[in-house]
Formats: sequence, C-alpha cells, structure tokens
Amino acid sequence: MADFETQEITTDVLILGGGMAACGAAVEAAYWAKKNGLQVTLVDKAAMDRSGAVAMGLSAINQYVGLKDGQNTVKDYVDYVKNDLMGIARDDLVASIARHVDSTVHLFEKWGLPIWKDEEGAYVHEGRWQLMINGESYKVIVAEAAKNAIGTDNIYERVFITEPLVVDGRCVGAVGFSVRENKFFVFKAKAVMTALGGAVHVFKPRSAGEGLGRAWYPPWNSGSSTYFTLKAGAEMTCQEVRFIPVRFKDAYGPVGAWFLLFKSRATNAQGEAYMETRRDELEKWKPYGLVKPIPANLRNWLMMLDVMEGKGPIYMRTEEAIQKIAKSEGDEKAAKKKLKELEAEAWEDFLDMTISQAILWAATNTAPEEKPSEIAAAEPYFIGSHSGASGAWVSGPADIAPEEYQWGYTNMSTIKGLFCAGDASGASSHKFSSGSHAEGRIAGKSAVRFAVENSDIPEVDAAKIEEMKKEILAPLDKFAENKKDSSDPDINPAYMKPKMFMFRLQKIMDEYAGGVTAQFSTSKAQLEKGLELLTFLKEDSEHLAAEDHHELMRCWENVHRMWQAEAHVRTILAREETRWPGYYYRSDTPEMKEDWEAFVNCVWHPDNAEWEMKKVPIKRLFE
Ligand code: SFD
Ligand code: AMP
Repeated sequence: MADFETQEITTDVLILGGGMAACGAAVEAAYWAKKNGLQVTLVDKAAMDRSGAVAMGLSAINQYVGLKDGQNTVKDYVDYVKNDLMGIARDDLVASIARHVDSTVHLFEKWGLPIWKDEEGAYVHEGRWQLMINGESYKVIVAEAAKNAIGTDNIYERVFITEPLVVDGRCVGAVGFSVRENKFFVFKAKAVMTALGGAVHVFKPRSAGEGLGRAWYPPWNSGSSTYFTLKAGAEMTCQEVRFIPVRFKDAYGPVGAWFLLFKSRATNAQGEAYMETRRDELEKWKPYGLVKPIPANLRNWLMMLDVMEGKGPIYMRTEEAIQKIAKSEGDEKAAKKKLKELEAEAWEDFLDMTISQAILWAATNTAPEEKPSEIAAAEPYFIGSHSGASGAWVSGPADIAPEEYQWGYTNMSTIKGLFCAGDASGASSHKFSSGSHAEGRIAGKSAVRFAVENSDIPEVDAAKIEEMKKEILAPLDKFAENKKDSSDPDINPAYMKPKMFMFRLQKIMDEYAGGVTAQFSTSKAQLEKGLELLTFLKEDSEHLAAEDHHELMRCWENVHRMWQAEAHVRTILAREETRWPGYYYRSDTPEMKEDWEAFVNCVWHPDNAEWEMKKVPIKRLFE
C-alpha cells in the first residue's frame, strides 16, 4: 500500500467544505461553540479564499428579500421558489432561509463587500430579489470572516474528503487525504456538517478537448455532497432536478443582468422573440406556465423549441438593449454618457464572475453595444442552491415545519449527527450564495446544539478505518504495480486513468440521460440502458489508477460523480411524467401529471447496497 501517514483529528463540530454554506456555518457555529466550550474544525479540498462556486467572484447577490423595508414577505419568496420549481419545493426550508437571508447580506456588507447603492443610499436591484455587487473578491471576504471565527489552526485546506464515518446509524466523522502530502486524515466529531457543493462534468459538456474544463459550474465541485450523504445512508430528495442554465455561448457568461437589469430580449436568427412567439405553449404547463416570472425551465423550453425547429442561433440582443436605455436619457450628450456607463457595466458583469466571457468578447471583436451575442442552454448540473433542487432530505425548523418534515435538529439529514446546507440540502432552491450562507448559519447552530446534547462519540472500528485507507489509496498502488507494462502511462490493460473514466461516464449520461447530444430528452428505455452501462462502469471503477496525489483526487472525484449520476438516473426513472421540460424531457411521458406533484426521494441502504425510491407528499406552509 502507498506509504501515507495517518493523522487523526478529534473535534466537536466538523464542517466539510469551505464554500458559502460552510463559511456561514463556521461563523455561526464558532459563536455558539465558544459559549459551550466546543471546538469547530473545517476541511476544504482547496484554499478557502477561492474555493467553490464563488471562486471567480460574482456580480450579484441573488437572494435578498428586503423584509425590514417591507419590500417583500417571506411568503412572496416561498411562492416565487415554488412556482419556479413547478410546485416542487419544501416551503418550510425556503421560508426559514428567506427569513434569515437579509441578515447574512448585511454581514457581507459589514465585512467589506461593495454592494451597489443608488443616490439615496438604497441597494441597486438587478431584479426583485437580486442585488448588484462589485463581487470579484466576494469569496475572499466571506472566507476571511469564517477563518477569523474558527481560527486557522482549525482549518485543513487541500484535504479531499472521501468517505463518511458512520457507527450504528450516526455520522461520527469523515476520512480523506491530502492532495499535496502523503497524509491520510481521519476526522472524528460529535456533529458533522456537509457542504461539499454540487456537481459538474457528470454530463458531457458542450466544450470538447479545446476547452476541456470550461463549464458554467466550477470543475472542482464533483458531487461529493451527494456521495457523502448517500454513502452515509441518508435519504435524498429531488435528485432528478438538475439545472440547465442558459448562458452566453462557449464561455458561459451570466444572463441575469441582461434580462433583468438591462431588460434585454433574446431572439432567434430571424429576429423573433421566442418568449412572445411561443407564449401559447405555456398553457400546456399551467398552473406554473402562467405565473410570473415564467419558471426558468419553461423559459429554456421555449428557446429549445426554436432551436429544435432549426431557428438558431439564439441571440441576446445586447446592442438593442443598450441603445434603448441610452436613448431614453433624452438629449444626445446624456445618451452618450449613459452608453459609456452601460458598456462599463456590461464588461464588469463578466469580469466580476466569468472572466473568460470577457476574454471571448475581446477575442471575437464583440462590442456589446454594437453586436448581439449568442446564448445557449448549457449541459446539466447539480446545484440545489440555484435553480436545481437536488440534495439531502433534511429536518425542517421546529416552529414552522409540518410534523412529517421534522425529526429533531434543523437541517439534520435522516442520519443522526449529519447536517447539510447549501447544495448539500435539497428541495430548497434559489438560495444562491447568500441563502446558502444563511442556511449554513442555521445548520451550524443546530449542529452545535446536537454536539452539546450528544457529547459522546461512538468508537469507530480501527480495522474498518484501515480497510477504508487501503481502498482509498488503491489507485496509487494500481498505477505503481502496472505502469511498467505499457510505454504510455495513460494507456494500460490493467487500469483506467480518471480522465478516461470521466469521459465514459459523461458519454453514458449525455446519450442516455438527456444531455446536450440528446437535446435534453430521455425515456424509460434509454434510462434503463444507461443504468446498465453505469453498472459496468461501477464495476470498472475498481481499476482506477493514479500517478500522483492530484490524480488520486481525480479518481475519487469521478467515483463521486458516478454516484450522483446513478441517483439522478434512478430518480428520473421513478418520476413518470415531464415536469421541467427545459431541464429534461421524458419522451415516453411527455406531460406534467397532477398526481406527480410530489417529491421523489431515494435512499441507498449501506447494509444491503439496495436503492429504495419513495414518493413523498408535498405539505404546503402557505396556500
Ligand atoms: O447568477 C470539498 N451562484 C450565484 N449566486 C448568487 O448569489 N449570485 C450570482 O451571481 C450567482 N451566479 C453563479 C452562482 C454559481 C455559479 C457556479 C456561477 C454563477 C458560475 C450560486 C452560488 O455560487 C451557490 O449557490 C453557492 O456557492 C452554494 O454554496 P455551497 O457552499 O453549497 O457550495 P460552494 O460554494 O460551491 O462550496 C463547496 C465547497 O466544497 C469544497 N469541496 N472539500 C473537501 N472535500 C471534497 N470532496 C470537496 N468537494 C467540494 C469546495 O472546495 C468548496 O469549498 S449566477 O451567474 O448564476
Ligand atoms: P442568472 O444570471 O441566469 O443566474 O440569473 C440571475 C438571477 O436572475 C437568478 O435569480 C435567475 O433566476 C434570475 N433570472 C435570470 N433571467 C431571468 C428572467 N428572464 N426572468 C426572471 N428572472 C430571471
């Protein structure tokens, strides 16, 4: 076995991940832990300053409710989320985040995040719920507060969390390895919170070799939240609810500022606006087709119908939008000044969060005030905190959650001691960066309470840990033992490198589970075939090989992705309808059905390795 020293760390509250939810959890847990004399430890596979989805920065805070100013109510936000997800949302979780999110945004501002203000000092809104920010350093600011709260001695960076530690149905820690040194880590804790983000590269991206790694979602989030919670035996929800963002084509620049702030239209190559010409289609998806704003998946769908009829490319009419706003300024001088201002804002929107889109504009001589830009539906991602909903099924807040949705500690999964937030918790979409941080705070506080009330840590069998270590390091051994048998280290009859493994996973998902190549369409027969191929892939995962620490991480990232893929395929299969046509379309069950207005949950049982699918009724908080 590869020679890795084992380092054991025992703590009270263990936070896994260093993204938005984890940073929120760190700040809040530190406060309550101090009062109770407890220790909080955080583990991130990367460097917290730039880890997770917010690494490049963001140009907007997408969830701000404005409760104090009476701008909106909690119910308004719950309605918005429920409608956008075609009825599939946990009102209790969404409400709980909505009632706390403003305070998180105020903390961000206090910590130094520049939020745009108008002349009267009020926040500048991008849309009803979104605030404009100068957010290139957003993550650095949020991470700094988290580090200050728990202290850098309690933070482990560049440690890849691989597996949960579970004893008698209680999660008591996690194991992982350093991506730089020969170290295997065993973390033991009274309470564990997972916030390991969502997943990308489960599906084949639009980019081929030329831009491999370029995707909307950051390539380093690889389904670890789903894997960790599934493997612990936790019940999962909404695993079918992937997110397909429409983005500026090829560099994935955001569209929100264009649609909401600049009030831009999108048109097909003939200049027709699909949101108007295809309006009748929305009737088919009522009641949700008729709500405002039109749900994200239906906006996608209307565009896809144009594409399928050969009416593409689809364009964001940036030139039209900019000229229209500038002209509305009145005289020519004011219009010119406004034009300059808008140009700067347009570039900054990309420079703050998707620099590659600004580079692509420069490379293709695109001046947004003169020329429209192509937009397209991206490949599917798993990001329950955005417009998707996949994640663990967690206990709701005691004061508002229906009885069926609560079993003790808020944000605890169905596994005792295992808490989830951000992309790791499901059925509470549209929390985005701010709501994920707020949910992290809620879960962090709850985890401290659990640690106080459950102060023992059941012993983990040392032999079991040794077995896990052997299995986790096996790809290094596989490579070392067999490399001499071929001249090219990437090609060998005895093993498979993680990149090849990932390509195989992506091909299966793309072709059978409704990826870009299949125009987001799938069916029972396709899914069953895909599942069969996934079974072979799972068998072959034993032959993964790693040349170094970095590839060892790539091996496990892809195993995590494979489990995310399986949960997804099984759940689409279980839901016998099409509910989100612009996310995926089941060609054999093409309509939305009233009796499927329910959650589809799944559990992988660790004792017998069997999957269980469940249809769970939706309990509304507000009618
Ligand atoms: O508009 C391991 N999001 C946006 N939110 C906004 O509020 N405004 C925007 O402008 C947003 N835009 C946006 C957004 C996301 C993306 C990808 C893009 C653009 C391109 C959404 C938010 O970013 C998102 O909701 C939150 O970040 C979710 O928070 P969280 O904590 O659930 O996930 P994370 O921040 O990605 O952090 C994950 C952490 O886990 C670590 N990690 N650590 C150890 N072991 C492992 N095995 C691990 N696997 C992962 C990561 O390193 C990271 O620390 S807009 O354009 O859509
Ligand atoms: P995006 O850049 O697409 O992630 O959008 C940022 C925010 O604006 C998210 O909250 C989206 O749901 C929302 N949004 C984007 N486009 C539209 C639209 N056309 N109508 C309503 N909301 C939108």
